Amino acid sequence: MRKIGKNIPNLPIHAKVPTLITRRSSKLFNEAKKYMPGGVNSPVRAFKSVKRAPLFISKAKGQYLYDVDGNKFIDYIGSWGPMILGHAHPAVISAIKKAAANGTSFGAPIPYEVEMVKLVTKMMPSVEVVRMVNSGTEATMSAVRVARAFTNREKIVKFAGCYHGHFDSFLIKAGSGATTFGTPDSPGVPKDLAAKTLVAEFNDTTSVEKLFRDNANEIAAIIVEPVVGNMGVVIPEGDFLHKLLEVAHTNGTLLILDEVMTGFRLARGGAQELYGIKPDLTTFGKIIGAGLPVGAYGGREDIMRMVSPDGPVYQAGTLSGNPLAMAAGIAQLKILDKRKSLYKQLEKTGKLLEEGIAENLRKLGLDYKFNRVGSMFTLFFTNENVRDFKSALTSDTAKFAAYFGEMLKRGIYLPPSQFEAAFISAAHTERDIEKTVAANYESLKVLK
Ligand code: HOZ
Repeated sequence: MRKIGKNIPNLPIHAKVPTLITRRSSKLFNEAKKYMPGGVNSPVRAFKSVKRAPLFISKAKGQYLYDVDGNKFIDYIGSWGPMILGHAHPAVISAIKKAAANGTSFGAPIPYEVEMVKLVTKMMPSVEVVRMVNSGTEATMSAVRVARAFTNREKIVKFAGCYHGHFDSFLIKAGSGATTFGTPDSPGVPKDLAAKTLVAEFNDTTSVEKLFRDNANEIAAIIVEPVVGNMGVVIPEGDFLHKLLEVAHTNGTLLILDEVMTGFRLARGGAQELYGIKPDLTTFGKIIGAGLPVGAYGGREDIMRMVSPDGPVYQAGTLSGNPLAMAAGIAQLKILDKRKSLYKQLEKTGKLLEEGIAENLRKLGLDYKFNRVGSMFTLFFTNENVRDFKSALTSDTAKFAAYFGEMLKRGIYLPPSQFEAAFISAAHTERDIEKTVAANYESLKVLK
């Protein structure tokens, strides 16, 4: 693969920056705002922090998104992670069609569920027993309930800037949309419950050890995103994750890896395979449903047998194990399981992008930080190394907002927040990366 970046100013594709026509999107957004908070069903997608109206998407195929005004974009959100094979992958679409023809929900056991859990436990060996749910939030809140019951303790440790969905216990120094909108501690969370969530600093084991000293025999679980995606991408340093496991087990505490973003994305066996770590429980979402609403939690058999009806911990759901979601997820996971070259390809594409952007920054004399693990990345608008929440917050979010707009004009659709990860899919080509690197150069140049 050739190196990108050397001749970028001469690339013809950005000689003229087209004006983005968004008339239809704007009309829809004005209507939407009358009926939905912020006009959306999930805050970050309102584009508020990048100071413009969101685009309404009409279709997606492979690495491309098309909006209702006919604009085409190279997509680096990928529905916030699940579209690892690209949008509307033929195997996934045909599996959904086949399942739908037989009915969309039964609220009863189906063969697909058995196939799904066998695949998950095979690809991620720390997961011996698994329960399917409908979202990542459901997965993390249920995993914490099980951990509390198993240890007979109530407190949990999370990390500043990590986001584990919108359950009350996690909206304390939460990343993602909570940080994007300046509400890392949400009103509406009961104080008594918030007091049970202890907050440590990512990549800082001493902050974890201190919490354990101050709360001896009270901590049920440590929950962590092994590679953080929700303050932008933040990478675990050295033996940080192993140290967490050691501290947890020394204190009779469980380690929950939140692999909602990283599971089946950073490696066939997720971040736990990449970093060689065996957690007690793992939570999933996103990829496991190939874009349909799915989550799951699972882990050690002795812990998971606490879940009803094997055990006393109650958790249920009419749509859990839904046939369409199972069929889609199975189709995608089967490809991830079999296509050995896929993760190498994603790494190669990610590296190409990283090198191109590094070259741009060098040429423009900028010292912004680019964090990447495999197919997840973030360009932080700060000169500080981003290794925790504090350093992530040094980013110039106004500059990021302007950069986002410049990239959008040039046909590149990035997450509309400094505090979100961007995702590469197997459908992204070398040419897409060339265009992205060229757009990055031009956008950064305009902002200088
Ligand atoms: N904050 C979510 C991702 N970390 C955004 C989800 C969405 O808006 O769809």
